Amino acid sequence: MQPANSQATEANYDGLVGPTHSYSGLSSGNVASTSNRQAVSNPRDAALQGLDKMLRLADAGLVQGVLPPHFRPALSMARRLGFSGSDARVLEDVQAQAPYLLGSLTSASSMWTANAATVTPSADSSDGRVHFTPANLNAKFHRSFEHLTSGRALAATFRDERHFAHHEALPGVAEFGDEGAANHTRLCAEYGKPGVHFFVYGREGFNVDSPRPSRFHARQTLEASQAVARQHGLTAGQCVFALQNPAVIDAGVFHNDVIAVGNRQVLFYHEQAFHDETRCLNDLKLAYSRCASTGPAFTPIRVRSEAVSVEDAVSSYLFNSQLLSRDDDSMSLLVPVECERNPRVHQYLLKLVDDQSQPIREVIYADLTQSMLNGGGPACLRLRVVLTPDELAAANAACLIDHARHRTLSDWVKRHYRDRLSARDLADPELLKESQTALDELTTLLELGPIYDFQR
Ligand code: SUG
Repeated sequence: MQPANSQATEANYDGLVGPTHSYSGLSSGNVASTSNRQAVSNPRDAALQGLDKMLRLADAGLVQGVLPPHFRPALSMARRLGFSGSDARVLEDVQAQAPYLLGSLTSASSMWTANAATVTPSADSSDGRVHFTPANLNAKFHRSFEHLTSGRALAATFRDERHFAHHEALPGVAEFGDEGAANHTRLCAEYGKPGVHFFVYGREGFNVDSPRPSRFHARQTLEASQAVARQHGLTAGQCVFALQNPAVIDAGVFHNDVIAVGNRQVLFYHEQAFHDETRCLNDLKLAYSRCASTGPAFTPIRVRSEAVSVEDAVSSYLFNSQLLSRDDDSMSLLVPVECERNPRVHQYLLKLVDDQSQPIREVIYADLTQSMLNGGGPACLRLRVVLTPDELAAANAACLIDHARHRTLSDWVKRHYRDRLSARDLADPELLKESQTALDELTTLLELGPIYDFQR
């Protein structure tokens, strides 16, 4: 599916859903998460749905990788919070003394790898390496301790220091709230050529008088995005920073990837996504024309509220889609099945593929219901990493999906995962043992080495 004229490819690294996938209502501002609190989950289906999406993209000729789940319950965090004794004892005491912590300590939220890190391809970084910064995710307690394991998993997947640079997460304070690639889009004429880095933030961390939503907390700050750009050696001319529309954050758009998605020259977005749409689009156009003097022109696809309301965008996750390049330079849009079930969104998509002024020719529907019920669509589940052939050859091959690895991982899921998990089960010491055994085996399957605390 990659354009023949480009050497570099865009690999998608999806998060494998962990054995403790559950609905604990942990993310205020995320409509699905709060509405499905206490629903019974099916970790096995969740993981298999994710693996099937991965195989579909691998079958379509894309480079598809997988990143491991984190070990949960997070006993090291429980111990840091003062619980002690054997693992079973820690769990028992958490349940007895601080049951409000259980959902957070058990959450499988690392599956949404769009939040794992921000990535800069070697074509853009100052030292010609691919740069990774794990996101501190400090807006939500249950996600605030993901960055350590995410950093280890990324370092075990992209090991070779000649090609890959790994940074520490930003300081875990509100001023530097960082949610990773969910608020970062790279636009370019070709993957291997220089690109524009489009960072969307929800508030300024240090200027408390700047606009911000009134109902929900804006997770990403301008200062965090600027710091990541600096770490990766990006210059001002390569970056556009834009404020998200505070009103849409209040309507449930907790990350920019719930209302916009970009790929190469295309930015597919809702007209209400940005605080100052005209300025944002002008800045992008200018920056794009500077970096891509040849090749396709910048192509914004603006979706009007009359066609799809913000409410429909949030409930269907139309924009939390994967915009994928095909060999003939056209694009496919992989959306969740919820888009087909919403008549207005479905109608819009039927018209979109007929519109010859833009390159999206095909819509692919994927069933990711288990993840969607926690507010995680197709785009949330993947981290995009642009890689040259040499970089791809240097990446951990055991983390790439083909039919054989899909089969191995699906079998692994079927052997270790439960098909039903309710709030009551989260403190079950057997679940802890099952997860530990499963993940220990997984690090061997994916040749990751000891990335979990219990292995160190
Ligand atoms: O951070 N949901 C995640 C969903 C992340 C989606 N990612 C992107 N948009 N890129 C979140 O809000 C819910 C967990 C729970 O309630 O059990 C949760 O963490």
